[in-house]
Amino acid sequence: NLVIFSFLQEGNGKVSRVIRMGTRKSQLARIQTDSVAGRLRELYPDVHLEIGEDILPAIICMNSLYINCIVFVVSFNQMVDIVVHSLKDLPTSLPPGFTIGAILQRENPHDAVVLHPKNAGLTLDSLPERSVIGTSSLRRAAQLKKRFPQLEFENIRGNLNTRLKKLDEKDDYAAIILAAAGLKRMGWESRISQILGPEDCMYAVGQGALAVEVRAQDKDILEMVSVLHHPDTVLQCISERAFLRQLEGGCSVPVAVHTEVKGSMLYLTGAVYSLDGADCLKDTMQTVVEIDNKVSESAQECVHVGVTANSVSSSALEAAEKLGMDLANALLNKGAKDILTTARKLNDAR
Ligand code: DPM
Repeated sequence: NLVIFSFLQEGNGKVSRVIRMGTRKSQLARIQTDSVAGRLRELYPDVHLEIGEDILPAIICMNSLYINCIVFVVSFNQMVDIVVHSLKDLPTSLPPGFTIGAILQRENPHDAVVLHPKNAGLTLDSLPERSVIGTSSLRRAAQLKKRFPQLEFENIRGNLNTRLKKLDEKDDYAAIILAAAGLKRMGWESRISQILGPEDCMYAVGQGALAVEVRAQDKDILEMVSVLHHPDTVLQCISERAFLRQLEGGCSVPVAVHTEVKGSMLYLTGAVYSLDGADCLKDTMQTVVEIDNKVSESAQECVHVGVTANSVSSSALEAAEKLGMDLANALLNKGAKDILTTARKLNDAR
């Protein structure tokens, strides 16, 4: 477990650590990394923050739909200290040695409809029958097939730029479904024609939140990024991730959630679906998340579904994690395993 630190000597002789952030060539990854870098530079004007672009992809999700880059090795054996991800692309257990050191305030977590320009003014309800909607998300397709049986759903691949181009420049899709958060970060909010509420389509675990990944042993960096934690978002996302982990769902199963914090209550709704949405198990549970200012002392006990949140009340974190597990167990008792196993098999066979 080799860790290389770089230091910089300033004119006044002061030596300070150089902190390296890694990103990928995608525009969304760059925007997300820059926004976190901006926050860190504001908070720590004295640190030397560098951003490098060529991280090696480490984890490639089962269906190779999303590439999550978690390796901290960049070319020439340099190391990066911080990587920013969309939380929803991070597995519920990270490779050993890594942790999520911050979860930032969630953007709008819902999915959005982006229409082909020729359909301006329409909605999923008013589009002509048999209109083709583009999405590669099993979660979105399952829920929307059930809710809008008059529409058809087809895969659409590629990054956000590619997808919008495919939508606008061809006649293959009447509309596509994308996360509102990604569209907003890209500056494409004006393309959102409809936000899908939980009655139409619940969101993915962690959707809309940014996660800052760091080395679990790197105390300095952990402390530095921990001020970025948004406590309510942390509690919501820990309950969602615990739900997904307990279901043994990965990034490619039809699992959806909805969470809310109201006062000291945390509400979690979770559901699993068959591929066509016909079978669905869904339930809501809640817990008290007391902010008791008791923060965890040992580093070990304060990791929850991959997240280190020393600055958040440990009893609240534990309650959030338990809520996710309890809800998953309730659905497992009603047969969620069968629904997910069948969905996975059918999807793999396609
Ligand atoms: C994951 C899914 C998708 C992404 C599956 C899902 C959508 C894939 C698709 C796990 N990751 O949501 O059910 O539509 O074919 C992704 C996006 C963002 C992060 C883009 C999007 C930006 C939003 C965010 C892809 N990952 O979902 O439109 O930060 O949450």
